[in-house]
Amino acid sequence: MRNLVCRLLMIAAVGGLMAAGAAQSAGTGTVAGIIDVYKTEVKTHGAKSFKDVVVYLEPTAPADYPPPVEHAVMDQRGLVFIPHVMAVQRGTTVDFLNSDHDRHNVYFLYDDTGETLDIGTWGPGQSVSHTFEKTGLVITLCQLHLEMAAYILVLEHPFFTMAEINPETQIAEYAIRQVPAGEYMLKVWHKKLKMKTGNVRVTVAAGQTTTVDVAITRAKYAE
Ligand SMILES: [Cu+2]
Repeated sequence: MRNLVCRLLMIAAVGGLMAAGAAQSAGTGTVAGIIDVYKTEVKTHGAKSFKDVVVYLEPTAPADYPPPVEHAVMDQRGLVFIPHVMAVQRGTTVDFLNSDHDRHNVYFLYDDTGETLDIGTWGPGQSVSHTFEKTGLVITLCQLHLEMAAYILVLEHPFFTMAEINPETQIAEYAIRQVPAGEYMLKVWHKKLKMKTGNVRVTVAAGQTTTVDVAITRAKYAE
């Protein structure tokens, strides 16, 4: 009888430890830093330097994360796609709005295959939704206004953000939050600029912020 109680207590203790371990591995951390733009050897923190930079993490081990239920929104307003650059997780539905008095069209040019897809032409106040099922860069265009263009980066995982300017320091910053603890590759996407030193391996620890400052430059100056 005493043995049985002992064993039950042990099982309870081990169970408790396992629960604590699971809670810890389910914990999340943050990866954050500043963005520096190098023009040849010159480094700038200027207000333009952060524009349209996507910073994202790719897990080094296979990992499945369900796509968000909420839709993302891309507007057409004043003959401009807003935002100009957008990152979404694969499986995300994007609502394409028309806030102009003109008709607009939306068609996609898939950067990796060169394939195109026209999702239609619609009038003021209307919208059409599209779910992005493939990863990669999708150049988004309007057949009716050839000057209109936007970039949608479809990523496998939800760990991405757009760099933003800190109004106090005027320095571009990013922060990717709620990242499960583990190993990741930090990557950057910009229309013209690349990471100066290539992708960076990052360790995320639960409850902590890992600081990784990012330097980007024109492709020909990247290492
Ligand atoms: Cu248009």
